[in-house]
Amino acid sequence: MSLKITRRAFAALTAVALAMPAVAQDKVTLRLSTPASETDQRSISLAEVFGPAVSEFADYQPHYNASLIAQGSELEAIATGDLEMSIASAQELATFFPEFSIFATGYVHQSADHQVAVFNDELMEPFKQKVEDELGVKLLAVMYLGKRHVNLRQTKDELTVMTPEDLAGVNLRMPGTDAWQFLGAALGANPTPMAFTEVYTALQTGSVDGQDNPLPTVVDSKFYEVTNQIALTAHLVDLNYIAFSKAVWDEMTPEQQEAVEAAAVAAADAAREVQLQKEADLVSFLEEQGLEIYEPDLEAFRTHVQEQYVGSQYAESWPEGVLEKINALGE
Ligand code: KDO
Repeated sequence: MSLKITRRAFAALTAVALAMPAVAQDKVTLRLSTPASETDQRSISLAEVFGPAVSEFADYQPHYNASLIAQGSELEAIATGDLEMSIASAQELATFFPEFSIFATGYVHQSADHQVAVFNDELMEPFKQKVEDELGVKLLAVMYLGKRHVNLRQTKDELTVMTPEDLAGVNLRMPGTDAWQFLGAALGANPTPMAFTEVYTALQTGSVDGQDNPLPTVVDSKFYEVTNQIALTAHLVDLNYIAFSKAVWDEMTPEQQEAVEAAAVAAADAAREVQLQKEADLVSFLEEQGLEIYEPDLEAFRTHVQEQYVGSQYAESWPEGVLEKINALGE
């Protein structure tokens, strides 16, 4: 009797297995969690370039708007095996490894190309190795988010931001980790920690005066609907790393590993091109929406921000000589 049931159960299971597409059975699931929207350029390029490039052996499953994992908890989720991929910031990595704050410091990276040169340089190797060894996360490629600017509810008549002193008392939403808060304070503002997904409502209700993000994000998340001006401070040429589970990586064949890395780099390259173009194009779109966009005294901002980092706990964590190497890779 029991043998009969077992046989029947086995037959039923076999039927189910045969009904599934043959390839799907062996595919590795790659869940990515990001606070970014589906229409953010990084999301688009990962879905259009990365996913298809690995589809023979992997099922890429992106989750947007922090719907799977809260912003800032993704690296921990990868480390504990609850997630396979994320679009990680240097600020998030700095919560585990303070020296990553060097890549999160205002006015250090100069351009999208500079980010790539730094990421591919041997100076980056000890950073990547540490994340891999101690967190179980591989950093596959560097994505360009764009130049972050100060975007406020106040009209320019109410508040013109020319120097850091003009931001005194301004409640500026910054993402929730210490390195981000430090940057907000270094700009001269009063930083308020808040998850990305809450920013639109906070701007709408006036619980913050403003936020900082690149122009494509201001447009994609419709922050322009609830703000009136952008001071082009360009205080951070912002990046994200495509972060990948080392445990999943170790289960892959060398060919699959090569394909995953190449796909990540190709997605990042594609996203960078479009994002740069968007940054160039979106000023006129935002002006048409009624925003006042202008350049403040950049020298005043650069000097002030750099002065705040000198002698800070962050600067003390930077390995000897790395800042000089980063600077040498710039223009
Ligand atoms: C943000 O929270 O302001 C930020 O721009 C920080 C980035 O590191 C990145 O995480 C980004 O949000 C999200 O991907 C949403 O675009």
